Amino acid sequence: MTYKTLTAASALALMLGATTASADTWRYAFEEAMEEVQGKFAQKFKAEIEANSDHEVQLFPFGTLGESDSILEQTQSGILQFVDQSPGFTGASIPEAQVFFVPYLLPQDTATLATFFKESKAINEMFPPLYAEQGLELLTMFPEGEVMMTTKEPITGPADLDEVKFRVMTNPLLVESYKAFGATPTPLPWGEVYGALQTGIIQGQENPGFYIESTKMYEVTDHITRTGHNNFTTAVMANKDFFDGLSAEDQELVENAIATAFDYIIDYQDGLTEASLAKVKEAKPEITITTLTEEQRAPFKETAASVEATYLEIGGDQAEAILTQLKEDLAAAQGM
Ligand code: 6CS
Repeated sequence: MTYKTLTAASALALMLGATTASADTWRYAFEEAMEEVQGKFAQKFKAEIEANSDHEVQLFPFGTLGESDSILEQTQSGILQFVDQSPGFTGASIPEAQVFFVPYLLPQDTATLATFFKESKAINEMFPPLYAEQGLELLTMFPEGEVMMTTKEPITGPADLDEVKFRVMTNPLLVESYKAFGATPTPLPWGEVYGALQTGIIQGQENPGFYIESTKMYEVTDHITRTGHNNFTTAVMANKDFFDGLSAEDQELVENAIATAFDYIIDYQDGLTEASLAKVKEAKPEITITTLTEEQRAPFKETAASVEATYLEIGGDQAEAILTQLKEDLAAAQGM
C-alpha cells in the first residue's frame, strides 16, 4: 500500500470511527423482568435515548446475565454500561446504602416518596461520591412500592415470626431488622426464593405487591401481611469511566432520559399495588391479605431504634451524616 492509499484508508477509517462513536450500543441490565417495574423504567430510558440520539440501548432483564451481584460486577468492569441494582444487594460494597432498611423510616405515600427521591440531598449529593468509589455513577433512586410479608402462617405480631426462616436480600442491616422482628433471617439471591419456599427451606419472604403477583409468590405462601415497615428502593447506575468519557451532550441525554423515566415510573405505579393484590386474590381466593392495625404494628415499630443504632455501627463512615440528612429530607418532603 502506498503512502497515499494508506492516508486515504486512514481518513476513511477515521470517518467511519467518528460515525461509530456517535452511534454506540449501550448495555443495560436490571434485576426484574421486562414487564416489571425496573423493566418498565429501563424500557422508557431506552425509548428516550433512542428517540433523541443515534445510540441504541440493549436491555438485559433478570435471568439473562445472572443474579443481582453479577450484573453489578459486570457494570463495574465495563462489560455493561448501565445497571439497576437495589440497595438490598449493595449493602456489602456501600454500607451506607443499608439506611433503606431501617424499619418505618420511609413513608408509604407515593407523592411524598417521589418528592423525597427527587429532592433528597442525601440521595442526590451524598450518595453519588460513595457510589463513585465503587466505579459507579449513581443516576437515580426510585421507589417500587410498599413491602409486604408473605408467609405460610398468619402474622399478627413478632411472636408469629418465631422460628420462621424468612428470606431477605443479602444485606446485613436487613438481616438485623428481621432478627429484631423475631424471625430467623435467611439471605438468599432472588433466583432461589421460589424453590426454597416450595421445598420449605424458608417459610417467608418480603417484597412489594406487584412483585408478589408477577413472580407468583402467592403460589408458595398463604398469607400476605401489610406491616408498613418499608417501601422498596432501587438504584440505577452507570459505569463511572464510561459516563465520565461521554460528551457533555451525551451526559445530558442520559440525565434527561433518567428524569423522564423517573416521572414515568412514578405514574406507572399509581394504583399498581392494589391492582396487583386484586389479581393475587383472583388467582388464589383462599389467600389472606391483612393490613395490621396500628396496635399490631407497634411492636414492629419498637425495633426501629435498635436497628437504627446498628446502622450507625455497620453503615460505614458516612452513616450518621447520611441518616441525619435523610431524615431532614424526608421531613421536607412531608412538608414538615
Ligand atoms: O427480593 C428481591 O430480591 C427482588 N425484589 C424486587 C422487587 N426487585 C428485584 C429484587 O431482586
